Amino acid sequence: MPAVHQVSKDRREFYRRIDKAHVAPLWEVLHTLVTPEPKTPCQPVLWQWKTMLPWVLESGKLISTKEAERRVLVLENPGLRGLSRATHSLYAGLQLILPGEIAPAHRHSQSALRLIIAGEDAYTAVEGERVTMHVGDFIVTPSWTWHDHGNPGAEPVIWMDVLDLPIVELLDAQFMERPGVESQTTTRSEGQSYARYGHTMLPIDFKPRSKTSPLFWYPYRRSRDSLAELARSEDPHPCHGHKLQFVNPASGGPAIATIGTFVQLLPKGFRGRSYRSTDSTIYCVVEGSGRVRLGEQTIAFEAKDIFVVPSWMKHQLEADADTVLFSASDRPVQQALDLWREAEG
Ligand code: 1HN
Repeated sequence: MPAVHQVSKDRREFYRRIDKAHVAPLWEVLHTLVTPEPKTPCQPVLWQWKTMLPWVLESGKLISTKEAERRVLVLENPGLRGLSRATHSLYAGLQLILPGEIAPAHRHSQSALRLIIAGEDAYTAVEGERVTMHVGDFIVTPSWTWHDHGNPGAEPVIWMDVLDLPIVELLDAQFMERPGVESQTTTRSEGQSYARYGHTMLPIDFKPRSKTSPLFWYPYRRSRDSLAELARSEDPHPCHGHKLQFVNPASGGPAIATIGTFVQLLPKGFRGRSYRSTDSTIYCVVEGSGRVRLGEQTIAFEAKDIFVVPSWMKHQLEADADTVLFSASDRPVQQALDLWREAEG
């Protein structure tokens, strides 16, 4: 048996030789590649509205939507700085559109959602149809659909964007196009998608264009009413309170093929039991206040704050007032690949 130092010298020399040909020994990295449990770089983080709002408004003085294309402050996870990621698989940002501004049309392979946080009367147009957005509304922009935004109203409008950028980047499947005109011509009057797909019915000749929902506006008043009715009629789930998932009404699948979207009501005084799942999740507090306990760490949140719970981290949700949380994660991707796990306790 050669001496230990001789073995390590021989190995190092071997690694040097094979390295020149772009070859490496697995046994040096196996245990970091295959771990007993998820080992995410994503960290718990809170972006408080009271901190973000002045910065978002300041960005409105520094650059126009025309110059920026999209005037957004990116929410970067502290464990993933410089990568434009809120979690390892999802991008999130706060977008501002001032009265009179237009964010020009474009389309890309990435799917997007908007969750309206502040201000009334801005619109988004998807494939020639506008929808006027209200606080709490959830808007879907499917992959490869033309979309632009505008604010004909009198106040600044701010929303959270979530996109599947890191997922599309992982797969190197991204395309992007600009039409060369500022905003798309409106080809349908407002409310067409909602009339066809928003009432548990479908047009008689409906043929799906994609896996993503043909309904692109999920108004908050409807989801809020549903949550209120659940709260009147059933006990809350011990971990989630009253929780619903947004679906594509034509398939029953997720509203967006790559991004799971949820809304939950935590009744006043709710003290959730411990829960974890493999989908790192971005939460936006639509109403109320409370906290999420993650082991030693406690994140106290208020209305309009955004926070992240990383993959497989045990956490408990608590509410001081009736609290509504919107959330987004990569759950549909994990489920499609038979990877998703959850555990209570
Ligand atoms: C995008 O298209 C929008 O359309 C917002 O509002 C944020 C971030 C990265 C790439 C594309 C939008 C985006 C984006």
